[in-house]
Amino acid sequence: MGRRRLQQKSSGKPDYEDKGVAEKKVNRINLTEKDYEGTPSTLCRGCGHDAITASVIRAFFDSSVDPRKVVKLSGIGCSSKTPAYFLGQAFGFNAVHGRMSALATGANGVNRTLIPIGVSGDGDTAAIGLGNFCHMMRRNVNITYIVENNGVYGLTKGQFSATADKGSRMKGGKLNDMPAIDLAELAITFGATYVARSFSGDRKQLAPLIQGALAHKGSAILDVLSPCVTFNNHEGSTKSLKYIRENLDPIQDLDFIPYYENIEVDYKEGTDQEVTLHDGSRIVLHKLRSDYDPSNKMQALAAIHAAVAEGKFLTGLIYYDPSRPDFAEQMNLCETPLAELGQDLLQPPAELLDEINAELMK
Ligand SMILES: Cc1ncc(C[n+]2csc(CCOP(=O)(O)OP(=O)(O)O)c2C)c(N)n1
Ligand code: SF4
Ligand SMILES: [Mg+2]
Repeated sequence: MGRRRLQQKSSGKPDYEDKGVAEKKVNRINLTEKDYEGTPSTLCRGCGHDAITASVIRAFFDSSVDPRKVVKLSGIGCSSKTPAYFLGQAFGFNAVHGRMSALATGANGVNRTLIPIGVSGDGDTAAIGLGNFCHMMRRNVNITYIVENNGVYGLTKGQFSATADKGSRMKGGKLNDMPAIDLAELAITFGATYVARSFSGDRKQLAPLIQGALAHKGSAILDVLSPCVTFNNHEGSTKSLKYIRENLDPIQDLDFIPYYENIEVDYKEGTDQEVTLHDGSRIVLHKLRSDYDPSNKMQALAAIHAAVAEGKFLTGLIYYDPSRPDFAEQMNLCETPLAELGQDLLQPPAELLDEINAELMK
């Protein structure tokens, strides 16, 4: 098979030099990568969000996920428009501004069989949606939650968001003197169990991180730096393409091995680490820092702080805790989707209600 080279184009879809190969290559469930696309993107040409869409498509294709078993969630913003651009055959629900986390909590409650993926923005998540976001992670609601982080409200023409770095300048020159909310730090603190950071332009790192998040059961938060080329790509911005590229600080190179592939990995003693996910898939971490262990919460928080102090963006799998049960397990929620329960179970007989009421009166 010929070597495939990917280029990003404004449609958000991967553009193959050898289109024939890509269109014919099928995954384990007999779908091509094209089957994971959605409608054409309406975002600005070169927007980082479109590059993330391409990684999402790649991750679902590579993991052979059935798109009809997926539910796509979002809020409001350019970022929140992106679920329309991937997995056209999946279910979807576009919430009001900042309410994607509440929606994810509800979706987990009524149907545990669907695979939830949410795409939100830094405004949607870290400002109007912050309270809901914190409680969703505290409950360890099962979701792959991608924040397309550009440091601005792109859809409303580039105001600073709560993730804009102190000292960063707006396109018109205005200085931000507020400290930034670091979403990875926040996620670790509030109980998320899979926390990663990446860059929209690094598909090699981002796609396996998304695959890992899909295989994880619990709140998987991916803070993805995603330059807004229209309102936040100038000199003086710390979320411009140039600044981000110059200040990435990756902690690992990653390989994802799905549960259905029985691949032996050659380890480099001391620098490679394998993480087994809930569905049996594995992530192999080729450590760029030999002493970094993503299961160590205090080390993860300290590493984020150290990177921020140097104006760097720590990327990779920053924190992982497979031990906490997810929200549905904690609540002992029913395995069958509520919509599929029969009338006999949804409407208990009068005698049973009397029994329940009597129990409550004790
Ligand atoms: C309740 C409410 N308040 C304000 C708005 C206006 N509004 C729309 S999108 C948005 C911010 C979007 O920023 P972000 O989530 O970072 O997404 P981006 O466009 O940058 O991808 C705002 C404030 C709204 N739609 N609804
Ligand atoms: S305004 Fe910014 S975030 Fe929105 S589509 Fe354009 S480049 Fe992307
Ligand atoms: Mg934004």
